[in-house]
Amino acid sequence: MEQEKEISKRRTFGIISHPDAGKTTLTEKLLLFGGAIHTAGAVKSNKFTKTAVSDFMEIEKQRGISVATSVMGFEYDGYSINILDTPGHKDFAEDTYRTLTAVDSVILVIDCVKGVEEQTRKLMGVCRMRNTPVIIFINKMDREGKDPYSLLQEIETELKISTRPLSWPIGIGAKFKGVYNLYSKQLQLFSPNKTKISEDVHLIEDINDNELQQRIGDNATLKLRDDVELIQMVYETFDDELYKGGYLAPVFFGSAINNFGVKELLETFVRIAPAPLPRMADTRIVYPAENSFSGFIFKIHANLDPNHRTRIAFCRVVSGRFERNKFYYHTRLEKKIRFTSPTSFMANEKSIVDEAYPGEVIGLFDTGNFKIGDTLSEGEQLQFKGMPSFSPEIFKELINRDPSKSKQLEKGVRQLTDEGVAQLFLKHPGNIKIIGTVGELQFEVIQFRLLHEYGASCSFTPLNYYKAYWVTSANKAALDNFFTAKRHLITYDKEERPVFMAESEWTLKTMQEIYKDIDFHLSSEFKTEAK
Ligand SMILES: Nc1nc2c(ncn2[C@@H]2O[C@H](COP(=O)(O)OP(=O)(O)OP(=O)(O)O)[C@@H](O)[C@H]2O)c(=O)[nH]1
Ligand SMILES: [Mg+2]
Repeated sequence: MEQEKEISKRRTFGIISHPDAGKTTLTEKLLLFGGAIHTAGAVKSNKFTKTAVSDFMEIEKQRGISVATSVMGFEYDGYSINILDTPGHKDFAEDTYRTLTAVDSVILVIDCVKGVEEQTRKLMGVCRMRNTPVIIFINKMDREGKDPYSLLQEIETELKISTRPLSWPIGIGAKFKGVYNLYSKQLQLFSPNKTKISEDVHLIEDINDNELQQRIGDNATLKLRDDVELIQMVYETFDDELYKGGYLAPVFFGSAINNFGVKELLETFVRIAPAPLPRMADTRIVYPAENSFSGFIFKIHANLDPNHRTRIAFCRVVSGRFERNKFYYHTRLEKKIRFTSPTSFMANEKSIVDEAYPGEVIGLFDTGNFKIGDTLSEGEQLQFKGMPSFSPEIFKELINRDPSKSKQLEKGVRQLTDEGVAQLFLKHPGNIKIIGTVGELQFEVIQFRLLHEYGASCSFTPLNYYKAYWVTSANKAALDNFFTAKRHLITYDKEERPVFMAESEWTLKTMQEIYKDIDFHLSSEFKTEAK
């Protein structure tokens, strides 16, 4: 069947890691191998040119870090691949966690010098919760890193996942000579090349062949033969099912910046990574091969294209076939909407698509209908589950620095907080704007984007709140009483729901004891929580 054929050739995955391990570089190189781009520079220099593919937001170019997930599609060997390059920094982890709901597997990048780092552990924890299949790419082998055996050991103990090397490095750092593909038994010799694909692949049918010595020298040959023998003794043959269940991670070695080991990764990836998987909704499991279209919004981004001030909602297609110009049912708003120009992604370059299949990520122009987590269907009352919600931990008052741009500021703050970059709380009287985030860097992003995308300048004054609690009660009098007594600590979210700003854990405990009829919720999602 057409639908099944389309599904089976799709692969949608996220690239995750601790900051700086090389996700964006690897993404770029995968696109290079996929023929989606023709040359790639080092990420740093590339970030200043128009060819910057993944880190295209102005702030990302300037700082050299990714602050938001970007989505890119390309074709390789008959497969239709969607990569979601996530930001590594913990201050943007909300974006990464949401992205993980939209992928079917991940590639986890580890810097061979640093090994397993803080965010590596956290992200792996999220993958383990969902049994997401993980492939590990050990990057930066051109640098003097840790010994490959100890890296594997570290991964197994720290990330609590079994590993199975599918490629093996010959040397490391200055002595790095290449990788031996344990699967196809091919030897790829290393010649540093940052922009083009190296063709220097040698097929060595038998590892005991003398040709190996000629190519890599006596010492490296002996070491490789020992290593391969040991690996075959220690590790069982690679088990596809264990990988798909999230128990076993195949491991590749390479150097993304030098295009090295990337092809092995890509070739094996398309073969073993899962095709689009079913998703859990509130009422049932939804399967990709079903006839009716369904999908959910996992990300919203305003001003993706600086020339067109538009807002895009990123929709992961779960089932059926999405068609342009057809009316779909927005299950939260209970209304039908149609999309005249849905787009597919090549980073910030978008092209209009007429149809989309499960696994695909499409961009829908949004005029304010969507919130993260919203579901679209062909009429069925569905709500996809598992979208994480976050409670802010850092609060600052937003100060307008240019009164002539108040309108722009107002609009900018609303749009950026709609994206889920941060949360907005309003305090009356005086329309005081309080921004709540989980990380300091988000304030920088907001300030930068307000200025560059809306022309509004602002600054922030730190506030001493501990956490924000949405308050509800069946007892209206008790609620009114509470609001009157705690007036100075009550704010309202964008939907005018009252929120209590607790100054400490102790304040909250005291409030809970005094105001027994009032419920305190750590997230605005308490309605869906209760369902
Ligand atoms: N030596 C060496 N450097 C590399 C390699 N791959 C990437 N880098 C460098 O590592 C730095 C970080 O690379 P990025 O690709 O931006 O890392 P990232 O994981 O996307 O970082 P965030 O998105 O900010 O978390 C850049 O300076 C790259 O040039 C490699 O194979 N070898
Ligand atoms: Mg990056």
